[in-house]
Amino acid sequence: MKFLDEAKIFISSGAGGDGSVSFRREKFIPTGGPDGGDGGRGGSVIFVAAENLNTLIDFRYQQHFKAERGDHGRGKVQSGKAGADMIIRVPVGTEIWDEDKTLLLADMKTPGQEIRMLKGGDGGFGNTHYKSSVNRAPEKALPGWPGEERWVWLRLKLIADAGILGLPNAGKSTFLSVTSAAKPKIADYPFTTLNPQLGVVKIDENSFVLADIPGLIEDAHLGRGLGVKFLSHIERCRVLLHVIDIHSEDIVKDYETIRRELTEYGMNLENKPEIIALNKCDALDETEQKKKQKQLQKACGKDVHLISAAAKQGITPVLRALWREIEQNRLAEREQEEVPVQEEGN
Ligand SMILES: Nc1nc2c(ncn2[C@@H]2O[C@H](COP(=O)(O)OP(=O)(O)OP(=O)(O)O)[C@@H](O)[C@H]2O)c(=O)[nH]1
Ligand SMILES: [Mg+2]
Repeated sequence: MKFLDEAKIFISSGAGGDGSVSFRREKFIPTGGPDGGDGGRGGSVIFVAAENLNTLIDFRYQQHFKAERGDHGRGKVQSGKAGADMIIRVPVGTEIWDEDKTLLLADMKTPGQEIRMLKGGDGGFGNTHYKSSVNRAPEKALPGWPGEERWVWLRLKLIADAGILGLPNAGKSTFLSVTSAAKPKIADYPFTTLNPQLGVVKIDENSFVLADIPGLIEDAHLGRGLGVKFLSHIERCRVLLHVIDIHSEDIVKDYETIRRELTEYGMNLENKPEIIALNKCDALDETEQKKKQKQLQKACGKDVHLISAAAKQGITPVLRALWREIEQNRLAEREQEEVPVQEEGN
């Protein structure tokens, strides 16, 4: 499933430092020549495509990116220090558009790719440059050149890393709503979600894309309910989050119903890593929760998380578990992509 992440940011390169007007002042040399140094160059704004970033979520928190200005020149022909560049790391695949979104300025396709988007201003000349046979004591120096500034749009096509599965009304959309900025429709009846929804989830220092799809029911693969057509949206997910309502009459049956639909669907969905969560724990006492947890763990042979999406309880461990799978899957994928080096003579 494709989804566009966007962020508008303001970037500015540094101005150059001013050139200096200065004269040598030494004992026994009352009228020394000019010795004003040049201003330092301003820092540039440089975009770098970074492999370990996945979303533009950090740009919602920081929108202004300024490179440093160059230092001014000083006496004794000392040039000003150059301003530091502003390096902006963006996920691989990010497109950089102008403010009106009409002109593509850069396409950050390959890991490590660098683009100098704004150049820093040059430093101004100090008065040493203006010495001549007719003017031995020039009072002239140039100011530094200004930097550049502009707004740009960052755009990134996202693909869901994790998909939420479960029977209708299990609380899938509620989970998406409390873990991301997405605002899916939530209601106390089945088939509230009619179309897949995506959100960007931030956990610790990482972020990933989570997809919420309409609930599945028994025989969905035969077209019952909304059917399995939405499963195609999670074929490329790296991990599944299986949400089950703890108040259901038979949680094991609920779990198995969804597992069966996954297997029937094919496309290897049933072999994807799965994180399992019993939801709506807020309305149940702890002994009951533990009992249900044990029961389901025994049936599925995996860890089961106890959560309340609505009350935001137990959410962080689930997100961390999802992230661990996503990260592992990415690493494995990268290793596969690495082309083996052919040894000479083979
Ligand atoms: N008590 C309680 N209610 C919850 C919790 N999470 C969700 N609900 C309620 O359960 C109902 C269904 O929630 P949704 O998030 O719409 O469920 P869904 O799985 O997305 O449903 P479909 O889109 O129909 O498949 C809503 O009334 C929610 O308020 C929870 O942790 N505790
Ligand atoms: Mg829903």
